[in-house]
Amino acid sequence: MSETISGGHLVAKALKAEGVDVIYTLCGGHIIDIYDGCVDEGIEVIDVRHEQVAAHAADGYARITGKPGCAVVTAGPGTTDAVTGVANAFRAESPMLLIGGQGALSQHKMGSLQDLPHVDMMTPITKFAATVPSTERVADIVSMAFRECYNGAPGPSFLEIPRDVLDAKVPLEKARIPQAGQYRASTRQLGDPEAVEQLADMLAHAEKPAILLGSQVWTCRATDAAIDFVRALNIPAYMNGSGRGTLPPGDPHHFQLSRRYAFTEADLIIIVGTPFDFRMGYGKRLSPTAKVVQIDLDYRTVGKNRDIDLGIVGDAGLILSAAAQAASGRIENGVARRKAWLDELRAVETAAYEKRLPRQHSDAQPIDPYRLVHEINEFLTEDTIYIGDGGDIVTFSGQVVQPKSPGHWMDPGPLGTLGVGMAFAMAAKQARRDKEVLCLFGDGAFSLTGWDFETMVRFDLPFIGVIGNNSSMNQIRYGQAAKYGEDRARIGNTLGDIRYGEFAKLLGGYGEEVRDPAEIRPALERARESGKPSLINVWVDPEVYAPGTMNQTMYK
Ligand SMILES: Cc1ncc(C[n+]2csc(CCOP(=O)(O)OP(=O)(O)O)c2C)c(N)n1
Ligand SMILES: [Mg+2]
Repeated sequence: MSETISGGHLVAKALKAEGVDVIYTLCGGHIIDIYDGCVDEGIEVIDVRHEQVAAHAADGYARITGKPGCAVVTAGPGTTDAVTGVANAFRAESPMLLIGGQGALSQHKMGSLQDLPHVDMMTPITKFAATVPSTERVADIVSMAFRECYNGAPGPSFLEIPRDVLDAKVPLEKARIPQAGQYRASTRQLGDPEAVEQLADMLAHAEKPAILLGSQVWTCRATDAAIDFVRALNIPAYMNGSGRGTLPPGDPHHFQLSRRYAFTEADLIIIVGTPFDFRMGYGKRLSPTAKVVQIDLDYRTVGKNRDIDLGIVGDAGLILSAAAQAASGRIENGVARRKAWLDELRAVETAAYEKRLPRQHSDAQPIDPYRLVHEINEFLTEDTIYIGDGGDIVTFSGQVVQPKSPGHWMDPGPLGTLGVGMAFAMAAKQARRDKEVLCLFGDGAFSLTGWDFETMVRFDLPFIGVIGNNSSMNQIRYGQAAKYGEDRARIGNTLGDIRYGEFAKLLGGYGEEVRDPAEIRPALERARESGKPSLINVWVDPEVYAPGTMNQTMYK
């Protein structure tokens, strides 16, 4: 008799071929054969408390490792619970595969347990969504889903595997099992060479250029190319999303607080790997007279919402390197001439920083959120991966916290999903045990997925959790107060005064309550030394809002 193999074991083989070494999951009878396959292939199974966390963790794993992440959830509610994580990965351009269970094909549309039209639900928020129709095709279709994740800008794929397809055994020789490194090609593209030449020409003529290094700089692992580019051409660099940390704070080309000024005064603005979405004011906040160049992995993003002078579709690193090389020799003493422009921006930057500094040093009680994020920023090392998960408190941190290394900043991305923090911390620590992980939560955000603190304890994944606790969903409360008046401002946004430090202890972690600003730093140190998953619950002033919240910038 020939050797046989089941669908779940074929899933595990396909994951192994892709280099995936962990799946995030919450169990269900429809999917257990995948676990059995993972045991054989040496793939770790991390079981979480909510499928949203499994999907966010797969997204986070992809961001940290550069490999696709994988979450496995059961049919019906398991899959619907994971929708938010897939949606977040979709907007954040994060390559992950969600595998959902499904009722047996033999019971198709008969009303089987947990049956839902998963593929229809997932199609608009994935790059590829399909049912696996036969056991022989399981590994083949998993490899297909991975290929699709890398079509243009990356993103998620979804597969549902009916229970009888997953459990059935087929002769090994009948199954198509793609081999590692042999079923998909690199999708890195150089961009149109003529457009790169044009960019070089624009760079040669620009007097006041500025560049924005967006998330795709990290996605493309283009850090070195971006650094070489800004140094060779002497261009001030701003960073957003996962692009933060491309240059370390203190670098002469690292700018942050003068962005609006720079984009108003510049004569050439190069936008790399970030769309003209709400975070960019849909492109409206760029000088109307500046030449605008947009580089992106996705042709659909280039020129969307705002006209551009030049668009280049392709890999950020390859394009920046090619443009720098093409421009070298053409600029002559132009690079030195830009010194005045950099000095001008540095003066704006320094003034903005100094204006805010007293707030960052505030001794006020309740604690000024600026003080909390300042303490966190001072506490971060080159090896700390920083994660933000919350509303107003995270808006404060976006202004003040500067990751010290590339790939060390994680935020949900343009979906703005609360609840990513615990999952990102899980994936980051699991994939990079050598790194320290610090996550700043709003108390509202924390409560969405906070039970997975227990998973961090169970899998011994130490991290430093900080809660900016204002007993409110403050970012929303501000808008309500402004629109409906103070007497109606507390509807639907008020949380209890929860001692989350105690919650951490209850679940086997380290916890503290902090009400005195002078105690923030020592508490962070103790959390670091504890070697445990921790929660430092910092009671911040609920009456203080971030400027971005007060301007309601996100809705403009
Ligand atoms: C899953 C999800 N639900 C709701 C929202 C809307 N929302 C944005 S900010 C915010 C308040 C968050 O409160 P918290 O995390 O405590 O941060 P704070 O604003 O109080 O600092 C809410 C509910 C969202 N972005 N994501
Ligand atoms: Mg809050």
